[in-house]
Amino acid sequence: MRREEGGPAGPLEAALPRPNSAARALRCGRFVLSLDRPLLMGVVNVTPDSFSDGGRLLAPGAAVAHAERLIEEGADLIDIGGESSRPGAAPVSAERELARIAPVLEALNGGAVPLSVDTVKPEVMREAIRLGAAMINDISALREPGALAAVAASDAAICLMHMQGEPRTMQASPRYTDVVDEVKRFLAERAAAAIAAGIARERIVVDPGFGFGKTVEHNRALLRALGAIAELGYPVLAGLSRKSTLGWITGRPAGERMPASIAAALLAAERGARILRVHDVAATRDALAVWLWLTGDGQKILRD
Ligand code: HH2
Repeated sequence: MRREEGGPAGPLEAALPRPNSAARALRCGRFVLSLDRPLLMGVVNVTPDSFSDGGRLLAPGAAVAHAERLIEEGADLIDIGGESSRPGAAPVSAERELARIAPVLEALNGGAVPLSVDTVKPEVMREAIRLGAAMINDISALREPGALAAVAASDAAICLMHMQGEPRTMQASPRYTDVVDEVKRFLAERAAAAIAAGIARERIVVDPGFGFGKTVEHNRALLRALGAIAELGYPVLAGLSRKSTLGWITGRPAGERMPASIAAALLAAERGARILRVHDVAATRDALAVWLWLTGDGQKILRD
């Protein structure tokens, strides 16, 4: 068990940020991912109804081919989803969700890149981990009964995301007194709960959940203050790719939001995001390479 300097730490203490110790690596199943530069998480939605790519990858072969393409393009992780979380999306049973993602996991498991599964259901988490998932990406931050235990029993990483309400109704009337403070407190509490359940802090990622029970103005406040979320000491994941806030800003439909998505990804990286969840890996990779060249030591950092 990990001990803090100065004696044993309780779960709440263990969840507190460590001064000057931004996370440098993420433990993720059999992988240890360096966080020295922002990582690219490529999105593969095996759903009929995802907001920007629904229906395109419902056949397992198409989803696998798309994931392989994203890896070629430079994805550091692949996030596989079998249930859409867009506002108003209909819920899906665990059986159906698993039937969508299992063949994709089976085909991709054993590769060079960790596989993440985007799910809120403990039974899907357990089976996904059994099939090789190295990360669980939970938009409800392990609040379903049994979800904490499902991840704790594994060596998978966990992304804890903030959402106000639930996907069906979350955009009806999001309300906060201080969105940044409330999201930050929620993420600290969920990280403490995860640690108390036995999940090592080196396996934890936090995410403010852009667009999940948030207005354009809430998203703006969170992006501006992403550094405050990073102060929690966990790597921050930012998912802004193609989201409706970018549609509001640019007036463009989901399929035409790539330039805006790249700008948002770089602004998130600039403010401390360490994982960028994106649909367009190749284009974001190039933009990130320029940003890294400027902000780093002038060397090429991304692999060819
Ligand atoms: N956004 C979406 C889904 N999962 N997970 C995290 N951690 N952060 C996010 O911002 C996030 C997420 C929504 O995007 P997408 O997967 O493209 O659409 P859909 O939920 O309709 O499948």
